Amino acid sequence: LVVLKLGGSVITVKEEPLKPDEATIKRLASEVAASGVEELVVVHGGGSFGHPIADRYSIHEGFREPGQLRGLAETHLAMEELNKLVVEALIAEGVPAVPLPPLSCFTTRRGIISKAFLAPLRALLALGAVPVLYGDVVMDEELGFTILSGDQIVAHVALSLAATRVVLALDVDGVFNKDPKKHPDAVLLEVLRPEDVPSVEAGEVAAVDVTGGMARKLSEMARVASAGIPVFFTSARKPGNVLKALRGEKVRGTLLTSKC
Ligand code: IP8
Repeated sequence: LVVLKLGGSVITVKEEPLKPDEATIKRLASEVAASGVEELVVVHGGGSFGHPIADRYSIHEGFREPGQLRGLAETHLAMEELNKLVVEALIAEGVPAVPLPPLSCFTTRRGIISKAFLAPLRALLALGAVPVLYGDVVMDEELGFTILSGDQIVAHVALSLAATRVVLALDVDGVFNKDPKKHPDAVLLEVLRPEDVPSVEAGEVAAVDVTGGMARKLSEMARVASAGIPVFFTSARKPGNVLKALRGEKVRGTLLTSKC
């Protein structure tokens, strides 16, 4: 089983709310199809569909007043729309992709997954279908509601189903020794151990990133790697990277693993 995360900043145009990057979605769908991976779960991020609306209504901070319910509904709807574009592109390439809305199968407690109903996901996989999940609004046992990141879903699914590996398709080459956006001399870390993750300078969280950016992503993925599941970070901006990473072939990026 391979779990693939398509970063929200790759499949949407970051600066423009609700603008998908349709050419990239189509190309990534064709790379998924060509990879020939038989057991695959796809999870995608929110990008300019999920984050700006969630931020406007402070959905990630939980329920404070009834006016936020409109934001809850709009955030979920926007994510469903993005999910539809991803699923349609995969189906067009011959991948039997099926949407699985996280709002309906996960709950959280203070933002951490507390309950997960994975029976539909397991059944889809058993039949050879490709479940497609995404960062979403979820009901939270203490906060009322919150945002569940695609990264936490990736970690939960990979750990629960004992995935063979995880591939994270990003808008940067991988994990650097310091923030590459601030330091032009930043060096790509080709191999990283989970115990080294706390010392990585992950960079600032973007203004409209409600789920914590690279630092949060790294801590989620460190949990996965610590369980013996290798995690590979690569840039989805470069054609062919995701195809190769899905096949387990060598490509520029960062391998986060406890086996080195
Ligand atoms: O982009 C967040 O998912 P992520 C999704 O994977 C929303 O962190 C709704 C903001």
